[in-house]
Amino acid sequence: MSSKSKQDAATSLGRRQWLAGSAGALATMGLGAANGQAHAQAQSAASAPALPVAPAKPPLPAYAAWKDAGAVIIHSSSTIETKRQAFGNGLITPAEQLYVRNNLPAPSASILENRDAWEISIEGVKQPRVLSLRELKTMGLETTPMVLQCSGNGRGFFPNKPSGTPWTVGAAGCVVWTGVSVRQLVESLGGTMAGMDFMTGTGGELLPEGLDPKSIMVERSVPAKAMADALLAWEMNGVPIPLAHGGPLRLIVPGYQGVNQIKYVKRLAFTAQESDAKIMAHGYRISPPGAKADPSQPSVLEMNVKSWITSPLPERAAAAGQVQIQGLAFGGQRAVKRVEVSVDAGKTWKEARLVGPDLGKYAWRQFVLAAKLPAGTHTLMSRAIDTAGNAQPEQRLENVGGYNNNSVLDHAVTVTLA
Ligand SMILES: Nc1nc2c(c(=O)[nH]1)N[C@H]1C(S)=C(S)[C@@H](COP(=O)(O)O)O[C@H]1N2
Ligand SMILES: [Mo]
Repeated sequence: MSSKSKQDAATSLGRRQWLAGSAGALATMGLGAANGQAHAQAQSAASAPALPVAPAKPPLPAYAAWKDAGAVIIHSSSTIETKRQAFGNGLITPAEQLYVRNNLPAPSASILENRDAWEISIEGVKQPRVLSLRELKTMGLETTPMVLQCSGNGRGFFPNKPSGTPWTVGAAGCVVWTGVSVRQLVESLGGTMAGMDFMTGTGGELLPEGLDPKSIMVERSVPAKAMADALLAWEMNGVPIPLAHGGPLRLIVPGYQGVNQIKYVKRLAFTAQESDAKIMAHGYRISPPGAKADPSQPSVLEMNVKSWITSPLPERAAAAGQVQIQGLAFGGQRAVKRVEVSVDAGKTWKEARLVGPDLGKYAWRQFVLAAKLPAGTHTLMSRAIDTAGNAQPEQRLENVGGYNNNSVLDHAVTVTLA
């Protein structure tokens, strides 16, 4: 095979798998049968002549081809996780290592061709307006470091295997957002209308035809008070937001779970009610075991206090003797006050030292505990406590969707040092 035709084969393989992957993603959402096109494409991909070498792992999808393949776990074309051992010692997660979660296939990269022309409709304010990104850039400037985390991060530790991606710790990163303050923007538009208790953001994905838009659109509501620290952001880690992370414009609601961080945001509305889109009304609810999701159950909103060890790990072993036990901790809504580490499976605890710069209450902190660990097997645990005294619980809160897992025991690591 010439190198050109090898390249073509690789590209067409990637494309087939991408199509199969998006059909799979839609099927997970209960759309597989309804979405005739994606389904048919997946079918024809399946019946296409077998290629000589099938890779064991799915490749990076085109819209995230620039990710560091060695640092991530590719669950599917729309779910890519940072490896636990890849968090390293940096405070800010490089974009190349940051997780990706798309509920719908990512929009066409053509939406980035003229970023400044992207428009957003601001509603539920005294002077509603459609504003371009170019205009937004004249209206204010803020920069906020923030933990971005999928509410399903830690789902992989639920023994009953809830449906959804089995993320362990890597559906999270600490990234810096730059944009305009929503509070300031709203003030300049005369403030919100009376009774608008929610801030509702709508994603700009093109929706497949023939389906009820409410059943698939990404639209989430958070309490309107969250506007205080929210941004309409156009930069991530100092560069224009990549398509995979919601460029050209993303709603950032610091301290809230990932699903509320609306990518490709095209509408920001202050509303009297929560959105009735399925992703809000039935998706992302904390449903007790055995229950069906419904709008009366708590939604996945504020993040909770959490930490995990990043070194040593089975994949990142240390030699016996003097060891620097390292990890990451964040409070969600509040700063981390302290982190405790146990080297004996939770029998005794020592206070770890917070290291590195403190980038504010929405960022995570690095922690370290120096310990002498003899050769053998050790179970290491961490427990973060926020400034209000909230501590990570020992056990996870059981729920159908596998959300909000901040259990100390689930995040423990067992390492064998030689
Ligand atoms: N428009 C839009 N926004 C979205 C999503 C999406 O599918 N479409 N997924 C949400 C979910 S569930 C998560 S966890 C985060 C993921 O952000 P990331 O891919 O930049 O890591 O984006 C959120 N915002
Ligand atoms: Mo998510």
